[in-house]
Amino acid sequence: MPLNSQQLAAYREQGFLHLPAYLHADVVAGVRREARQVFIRQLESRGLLPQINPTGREIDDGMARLFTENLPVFMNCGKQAQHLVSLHRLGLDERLLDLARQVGVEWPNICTRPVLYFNSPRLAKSEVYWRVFPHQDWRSMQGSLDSVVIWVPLIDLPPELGPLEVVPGSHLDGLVTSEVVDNFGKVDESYLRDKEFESLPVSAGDVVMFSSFLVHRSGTNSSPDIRWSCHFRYNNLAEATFVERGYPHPYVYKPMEELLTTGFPVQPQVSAVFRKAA
Ligand SMILES: O=C(O)CCC(=O)C(=O)O
Repeated sequence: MPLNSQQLAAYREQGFLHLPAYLHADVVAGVRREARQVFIRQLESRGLLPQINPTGREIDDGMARLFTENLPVFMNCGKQAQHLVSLHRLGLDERLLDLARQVGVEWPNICTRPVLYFNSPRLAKSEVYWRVFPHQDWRSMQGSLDSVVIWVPLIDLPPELGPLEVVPGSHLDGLVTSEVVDNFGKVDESYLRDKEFESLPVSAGDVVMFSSFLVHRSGTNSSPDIRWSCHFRYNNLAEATFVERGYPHPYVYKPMEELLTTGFPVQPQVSAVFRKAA
């Protein structure tokens, strides 16, 4: 969908665009369904769901129980949810890449793996896991100057679910972040003194695209519900300073060295897989 000249001007001046009903609601519903299914499979196998067709509230309560009773498995579910095919497919959707191109990201490239959030104080050991402080994504991305973030709510996010909050126009102030805290480029307190945040309530199917320099933070989820969203970051491989700087890539991704399930697998477990397939 082509952006009109007002939208392009708003992006340049405000640093973000909220595009209502930009994606099909069933596409985003599919990502949330699959992400929830990861938790449901573990909840079922551990007897933490009361019935065959659990309600949404029962699933959320089950997730909270898993979080409290078996944090390693909860965290593993969270990690698997970051690798869902539906999530990655959405990040490659032409409609999202086209948006990036329209604001000048001539040669979009994936900056880092997509991120899927399921924010609730009930599912967090510390605040940053459900409510991120004011930050700029560029500080952790360190990519092209015109890099963009596309933020996609996976459910309706009215004010009580704490939608994203942004400081309009803050992208024009450049880098106002001196340190990375908990993986986020934390905006300097002195910068925030006279700044006002604008809350962006959204519906499933909307997208919010913003400059990686835009100062933003999570709103406060004061509801009992989980706030589901996903975020995609793109650099421009054609941006002059990114080329000159030699395409820096600050993300580290490597396997742990230890065997995570001790003593697993034994040989018969492996050979049984192939006997079954024959
Ligand atoms: O969704 C949120 O509340 C914050 C996410 C965010 O700011 C980010 O991933 O950079």
